[in-house]
Amino acid sequence: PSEEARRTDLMTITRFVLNEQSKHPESRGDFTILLSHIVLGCKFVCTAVNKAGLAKLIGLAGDTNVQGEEQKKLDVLSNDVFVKALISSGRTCILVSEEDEEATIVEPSKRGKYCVVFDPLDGSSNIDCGVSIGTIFGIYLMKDAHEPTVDDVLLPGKKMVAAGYCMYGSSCTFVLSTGRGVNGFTLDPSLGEFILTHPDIKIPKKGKIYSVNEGNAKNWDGPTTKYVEKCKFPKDGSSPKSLRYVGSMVADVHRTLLYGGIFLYPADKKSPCGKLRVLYEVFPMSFLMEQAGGQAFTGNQRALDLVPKKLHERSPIFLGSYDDVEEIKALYAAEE
Ligand code: AHM
Ligand code: MG
Repeated sequence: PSEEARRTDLMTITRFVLNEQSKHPESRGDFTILLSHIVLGCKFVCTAVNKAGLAKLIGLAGDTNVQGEEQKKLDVLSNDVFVKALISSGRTCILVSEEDEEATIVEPSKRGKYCVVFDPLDGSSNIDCGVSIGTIFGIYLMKDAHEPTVDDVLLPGKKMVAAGYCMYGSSCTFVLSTGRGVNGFTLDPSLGEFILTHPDIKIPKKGKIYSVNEGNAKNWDGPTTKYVEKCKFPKDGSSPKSLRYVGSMVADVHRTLLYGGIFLYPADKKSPCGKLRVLYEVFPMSFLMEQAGGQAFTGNQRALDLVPKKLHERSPIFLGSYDDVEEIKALYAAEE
């Protein structure tokens, strides 16, 4: 569409998803309703993050403010908002949050068919210094009406019906896939609406950036060590890659999606399963990468094929541009 059309014919996220769903005659709008509750949660967190410094919301869990009210830490507050928004959508049956040890089984009168796994506010080490943080989510569909159990979410990532994240950065960006490509929306604060700004995102086939916590290098395994060495000292005459590492998965993955390259959180001697959680960090980001034409690999298989055994299970992850992930796959294959 022309510049003029884009400016006057606003494609909000709700309109976009309604359009997509209308292609499915069996659709009754349940997904659109669920998504609008997730979006509401993100808008709330965005506002809270933006005024965190002012409102002294930060780092005050268990503390009291001048009115003598208890103040909640931003991640605890975000979790409460998402859990309530998701339950009140009437479209969920089971919720898994990074903040809660146990899954939340929604009470029968409020149940719907979707299972939502999420990290309400990821990037905890960046909260107190105002660096980008985000919310990550993945959605499964319960096929038939039965009493929900954790088995309904202990499924491989390829079974997700949708995944996305919201980044609270210099702008607030919502990235979504419902299994037909990836689209990005930016919050227009004056409208309070997410507007389609990045239609049909495709990750570059190869990138010039690698993203990893190199401080863990002494504990890495052979393939990871070799790969990062290759990024810095390429032997094929190509230029070295640049290193970018925010330490917020949403920001590091968002940059990787738009600019290309690779994001790694490998296993190391201290964390043999890596750090990132399968259900609500590894799977949603891997789903988005594949939908954008990239790849996601665990060090021994396609990430979306992994079958988690526990709610908060971790896995090493290498994701990003197709060709860059091919290289790390080759190094692991050579190891065997
Ligand atoms: P968190 O869930 O405690 O916020 O940890 C997850 C974050 C990710 O956003 C990021 O990719 C990673 O931890 C960074 O870890 P490290 O500080 O070890 O590099
Ligand atoms: Mg997290």
